Amino acid sequence: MDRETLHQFLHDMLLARAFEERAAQEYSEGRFSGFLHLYPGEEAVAVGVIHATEPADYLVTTYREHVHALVRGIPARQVMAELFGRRDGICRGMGGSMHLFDRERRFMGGYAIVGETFPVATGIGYSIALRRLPEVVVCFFGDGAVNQGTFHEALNMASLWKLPVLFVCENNHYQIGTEIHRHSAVVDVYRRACSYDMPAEKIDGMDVITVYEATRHALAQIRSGSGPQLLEFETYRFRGHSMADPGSYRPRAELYAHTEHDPVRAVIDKATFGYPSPGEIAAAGPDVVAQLVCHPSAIDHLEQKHVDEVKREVEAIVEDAVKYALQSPSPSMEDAWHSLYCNRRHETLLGVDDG
Ligand SMILES: Cc1ncc(C[n+]2csc(CCOP(=O)(O)OP(=O)(O)O)c2C)c(N)n1
Ligand SMILES: [Mg+2]
Repeated sequence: MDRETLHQFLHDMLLARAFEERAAQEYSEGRFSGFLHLYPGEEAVAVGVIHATEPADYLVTTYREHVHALVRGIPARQVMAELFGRRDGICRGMGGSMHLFDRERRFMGGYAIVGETFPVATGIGYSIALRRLPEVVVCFFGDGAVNQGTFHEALNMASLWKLPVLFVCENNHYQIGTEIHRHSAVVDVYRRACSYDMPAEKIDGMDVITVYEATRHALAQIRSGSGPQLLEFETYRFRGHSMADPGSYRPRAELYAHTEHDPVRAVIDKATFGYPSPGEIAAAGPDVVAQLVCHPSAIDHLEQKHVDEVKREVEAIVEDAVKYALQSPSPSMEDAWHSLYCNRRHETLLGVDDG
C-alpha cells in the first residue's frame, strides 16, 4: 500500500465519520428533517469498495449512502445541501438524504425501497454488456434486502447473461430492529449466490485495506468478462437504523464489542504503524519480522502529526459544507416544476406548462 493511497483512505474514513456525526447534530437541532440513516461503523465498506472502482464504473446504492457519494467525489457541500433540502444540493434539494444522484459521476442513486438496487444495477450491467465496454456496476444492498424477490431475479439474470455486476452486501446484521437470524434462514449471505452459480465470498468489512484488496480482485475478474460476483462485507452500524431509532433492541455488550473494532480507529492504527527499532526487532524474534513484511502499512506509514492534520482538514470541510447548506435557498415552486418528468415537450404529467 503506497503512502498516497493510505493517506486517501485515512482522509475519506475521517471525513465520512465527521460528516455523519455533524449531520446527526444538525438534524437533532432541527435544521433539517425527513429520514436520516447514518453510516458510522460501516465506513470501511464504502471507502474500500469505491476506491477499488474506476471512474467509469457505475454505483447503485441504498438510502444509507452519504458516504458513498462523498467517496465517489460529490463535494461535501453539495451532499450536505441536499440533506438540508436546499437548491444547491446535488439534486437541487429535491432528493434529500435518501435520493442522492449524480449522473456525471455515474452515481446512479440512492434508493429508499429495500431491494430496489438489484434490478437497477442489473439493467445497467445489461447495457454495459450490450455495448461491450470494460465497465462494471457496483450494487450495494443490506442484509435485510436478500429475501426480496428482486435479489433472486437479478442474481439469476446477471449470472445467466454474465453481466458485469459486483453485488456488495453491507451486512450489518440488522434489518431495522430485526437481527439477521430472525429474518433469514441462511445467515451467510454469500452462500445464497451459489444458487445462481455466482462466485461469492465473505470478507471482514471493518478493515478498509482488506475491503479494497478483495474488491480490486473481484472487479478485475468481472472486467475480464467472467460474469458477476457477490461480496459480503461483515460490518456493524454504531447508531440506530435512522435518527428515529435509538437502537435499544441491541444489547450494550454487543455494541461495545463492535466499537472495539472501530474501522476509523483501525485505519489510523494501520496508517501510523511504523517499523520497530532494531532493538525491538531483535527482542521480538524472526516471526515478528515476517509479520511486519506482510503488513500492508509497514511499507510506508504516516506519522501522528499527519493524522492530526487530516482531522483538522476534514473538520474544516464539514464546517464549510454546513455553512454552504445554510446559505443556500430552498427550491422554489418554479424549480419543482422544472424537475418534473415531462411526457411531452412543455407538458408535465400534472398538466402544468412551465414555459
Ligand atoms: C420494500 C420495502 N419494505 C420495507 C421498507 C422499510 N425499510 C426501510 S429500511 C429497512 C431495513 C433494511 O435493512 P437492510 O437491508 O439490512 O439495510 P440497513 O438499513 O441495515 O443498511 C426496511 C425494512 C422499505 N423501505 N422497502
Ligand atoms: Mg442491515
